[in-house]
Amino acid sequence: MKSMLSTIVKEAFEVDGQRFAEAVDNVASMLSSESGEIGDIQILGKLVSLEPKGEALVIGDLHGDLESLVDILRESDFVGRMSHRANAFMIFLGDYGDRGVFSAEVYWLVFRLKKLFPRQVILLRGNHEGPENLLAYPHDLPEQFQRKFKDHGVEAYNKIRRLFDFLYNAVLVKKKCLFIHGGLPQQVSGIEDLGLARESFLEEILWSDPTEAAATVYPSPRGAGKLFGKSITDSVLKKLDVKFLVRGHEPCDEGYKINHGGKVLTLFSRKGAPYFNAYGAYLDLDLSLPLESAEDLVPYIHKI
Ligand SMILES: [Mn+2]
Repeated sequence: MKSMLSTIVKEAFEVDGQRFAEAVDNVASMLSSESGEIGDIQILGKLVSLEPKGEALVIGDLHGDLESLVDILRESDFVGRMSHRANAFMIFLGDYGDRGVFSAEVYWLVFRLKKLFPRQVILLRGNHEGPENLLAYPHDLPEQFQRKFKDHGVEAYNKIRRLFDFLYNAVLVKKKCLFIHGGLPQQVSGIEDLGLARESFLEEILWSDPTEAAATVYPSPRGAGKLFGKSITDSVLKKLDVKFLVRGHEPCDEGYKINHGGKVLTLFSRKGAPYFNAYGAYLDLDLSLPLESAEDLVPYIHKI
């Protein structure tokens, strides 16, 4: 398994723009054809529902940090575990590119994993994979592709922008937890709203952050999404019939943080500039455990 990973990483540095663009198309068509029941996974629009069984490796924002991604895959041996266990799921919380210089290489590795384990690798959408009117700034990806792929840079970028629309909004582990990139949409009435998320919901899903400073909602200093307080978390999680939320989006010095009395875990897997967090973190979790709170996840958080 180690050599498979080394091969893919080597490819990531050597791949040309044409081959990269083909891989993007390939993953986009895989994602667009996923629907209904795939084994015991259910796909409802942009929502993936999992039974509370098996295991999950959860990776937070990477932002072009290939080294952290490779470290996580080596340390967890999760690629090997996916090849032996049908219910081993790798969940990415979004924000794969921008900021770090190895965005294309991170995408290549993620796409190869998706191709190898189509049912088990689940790709969420971050605000750096947002729609045209909600895209994060600065967005370095076009320049990075131009530099790496030269004449094929624009084509590769245009194709990956189309792929962003096929990424998932949320993963639900029934009666247990919800995974999304940013925050909870305050007006959500049930899980259908996450799958069929309208634009207003999508903005909160991709952009919002938890706050301890207000009970309800507050305008976000990011200029998109909201700051949501504990009462929003309590009511939305209740409507979705889950105990806690796992999300990325915010750098944390220890690689993770817990908000809202154990109802919200933030994971951030990237290290280095421009955030300078001391650690990145990921989650390696048995989904059948009787978890009541994000505090119960602490033993399964690995710092890198
Ligand atoms: Mn983000």
